[in-house]
Amino acid sequence: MSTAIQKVETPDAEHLVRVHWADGSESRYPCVWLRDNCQCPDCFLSSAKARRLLFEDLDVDIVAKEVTLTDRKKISITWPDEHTSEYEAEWLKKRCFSEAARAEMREDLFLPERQYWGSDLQLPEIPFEEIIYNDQSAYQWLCTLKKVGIVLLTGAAARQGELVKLGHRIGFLRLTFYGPTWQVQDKADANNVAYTTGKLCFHTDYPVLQHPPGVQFLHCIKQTAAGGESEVVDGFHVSNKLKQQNPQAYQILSSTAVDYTDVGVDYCDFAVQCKQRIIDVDYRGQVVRINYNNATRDTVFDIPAEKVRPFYAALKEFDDLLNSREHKFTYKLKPGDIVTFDNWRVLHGRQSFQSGSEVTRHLEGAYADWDVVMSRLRLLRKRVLNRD
Ligand code: OGA
Ligand code: NM2
Ligand code: ZN
Ligand code: ZN
Repeated sequence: MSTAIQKVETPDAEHLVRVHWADGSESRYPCVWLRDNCQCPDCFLSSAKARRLLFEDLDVDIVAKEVTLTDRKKISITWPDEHTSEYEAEWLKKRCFSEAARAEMREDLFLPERQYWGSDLQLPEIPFEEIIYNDQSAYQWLCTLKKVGIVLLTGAAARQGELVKLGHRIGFLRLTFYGPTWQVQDKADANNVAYTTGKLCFHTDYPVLQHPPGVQFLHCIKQTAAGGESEVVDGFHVSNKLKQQNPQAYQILSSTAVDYTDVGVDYCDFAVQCKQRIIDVDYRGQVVRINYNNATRDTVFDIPAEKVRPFYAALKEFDDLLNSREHKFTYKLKPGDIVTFDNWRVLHGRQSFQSGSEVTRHLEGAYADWDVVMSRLRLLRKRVLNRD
């Protein structure tokens, strides 16, 4: 390890501590940050791995009074009030403020890497049993889910209850107004278009919720002979394509707040309303979430009349791209298959099928939040790679 410290200094004119590493590189740590992150038992509750220090007790103009180096692997700082803090070399190295070190930490914590795909998707498959019993496989599952956005789990039992097991494997499922898990089948007086035999065009689930479910699971229990095929498309990839091909349409979809509505009874009665941009971007202009379900898009549309036609034209461009042969991937679920996908990124749809007196097609569905899934991924990684 090159985490040995050569020299440490705190130049008079700077509110900084400079750490010179054995490999010749240098890191700078602002004094206020060092004081804020003192790891002593008074300042830090190690059982909770959380800061005890109150912000009101932090002097934001603080400078170190004295800095010393011990064994090339630990620095000690004495503050003006004689409080002392110690920092390990490795701990400091990870928290270096350089662009490169921060990028590395960001990747480690959030796994932002994306692999875009189109009709050429090689749908990743893992046996359901394996991800339940094998940590390595479960880790692979979640990494692929994050990177590619979709993974098919195979060989589950063709009965209800497998998604509850999957929920326990990650932590817990996301409860919504449609229940802890929900049954996608043709229902009389359906409270959602998903519960009919009709075609579902490309959509993300539940844009009517302020925080739509990040991950969706659909477990095939029964599949109809004719029709009922599934379709998926990479919404991030297509959004980027739209931005290139039609910046105007992209600009409209990434700025217009669309009204969504969902009123009815299921797990309990509900009257949900929300405004969402169909292409949701972060402060850097990166697409972070698609919020699009044509069925729950409200009749109420809170924009000026003259902006309505341009909005429809923009949505048409996006919808055409989603449905283009080049972008969409079609497959058919078999009983025992569980498709798991990023509901913030992947739009999904299904072909219509014949209605009848008997139920010919039955999927059980459930949601999870990305916070829960990423938490499990980090814990599995720690165990599988045997890291700190
Ligand atoms: C849904 C849905 C897909 C299917 O229930 O929201 O998209 O194949 N179902 O029935
Ligand atoms: N279901 C499948 O946005 C939506 O209404 C998606 C949700 C009914 C739980 C469908
Ligand atoms: Zn302290
Ligand atoms: Zn859906």
